[in-house]
Amino acid sequence: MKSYPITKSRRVRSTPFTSRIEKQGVTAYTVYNHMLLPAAFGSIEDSCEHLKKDVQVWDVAAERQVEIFGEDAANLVQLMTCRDLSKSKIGRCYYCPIIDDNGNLVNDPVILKLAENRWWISIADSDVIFFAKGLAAGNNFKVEIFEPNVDIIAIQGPKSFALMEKVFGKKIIELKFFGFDYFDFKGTKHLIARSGWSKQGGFEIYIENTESGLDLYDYFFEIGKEFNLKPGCPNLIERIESGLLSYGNDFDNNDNPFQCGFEKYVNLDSEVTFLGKEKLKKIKKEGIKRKLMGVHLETDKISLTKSLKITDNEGNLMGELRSACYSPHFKEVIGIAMINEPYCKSSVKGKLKIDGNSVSVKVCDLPFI
Ligand code: THG
Repeated sequence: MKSYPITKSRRVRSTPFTSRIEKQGVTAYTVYNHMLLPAAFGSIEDSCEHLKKDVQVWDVAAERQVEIFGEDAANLVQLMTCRDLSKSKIGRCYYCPIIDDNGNLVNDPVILKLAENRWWISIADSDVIFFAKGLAAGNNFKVEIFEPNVDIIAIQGPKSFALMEKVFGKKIIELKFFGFDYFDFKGTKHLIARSGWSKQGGFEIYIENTESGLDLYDYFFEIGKEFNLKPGCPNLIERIESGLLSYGNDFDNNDNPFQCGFEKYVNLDSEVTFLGKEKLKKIKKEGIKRKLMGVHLETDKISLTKSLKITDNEGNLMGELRSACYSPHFKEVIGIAMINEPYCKSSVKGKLKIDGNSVSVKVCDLPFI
């Protein structure tokens, strides 16, 4: 397939690591939060296998931070999410659906509590900053809202623990999942969390001091040979197999958290106030009519650029395929689909058309692995 380069500009922002990953062989980008997000370093099948075995460094600076600072910071953050943060702790990350007044999803960030009055919302691809500013203005909240100079690099894969221990010492291994703390690199402190958009284990380094961050990036590759360290990026295959959802692909502002399997992050019985709470109670009471499910496709090739309709064998609409890839593990195409009732059950069969050819579809539960 012929490919067409994206022109870089001030609007399609580079990251501090762009020149490095281009020397290291990045072969595709996507645009995320108006910023370049690497999408491939050659074969995504090979990268997936490497990620499951060794360790990779990812330029995920496009996971931008929205900082909420000031005396109403906690109120504003809580107003935006259906997850109860009243017992949240400083030094912890929380995966939090952001919900609008209709009970629909606006984003699915990781939220970091830096202090009672200081939070980072580490966003997926939608303009949360304007949503936050609108809510703050409408509620007369005393807060400052801005995008701080923070660029994340993720260290992902089973050997990330040994690599990180070598750079930061034994203490980094004691970080609990979704905990964060500050760690020293050559005299500069960096916020490091045990998190990342893969299920292979790892860390995310929130770089505020760009110069030290670039030095750290280069240092990883200086010492990383013994761990077979390679540059990488969020991997389509690994994330679908693991059931990590992607805002804008698997779900968007037309979907609610119950349809997306986020019920464990929806706290309707708590005292806290958040946008869309009454709507979500109503949706829960009435029950949902569609749900994100896994699908197996009887084919070995797919390149999805828009959603595809899935029908049952009589031609009735069953749902739509929203993400898909060839999985070397399953030796067929797997995907994530929004499936309508009464088809949201494992083993239900249907079909879809790819390039004019009919392909069998089988519904399954998420995650695949
Ligand atoms: N890290 C950081 N920011 C991000 C992402 C990230 N912003 C954009 C995007 N990714 C947000 N989406 C997700 C989706 C899933 C997870 C994190 C961010 C995730 N989920 C775990 C899981 O599903 O097992 C844990 C969730 C939990 O607490 O139960 O890690 O990757 N900084």
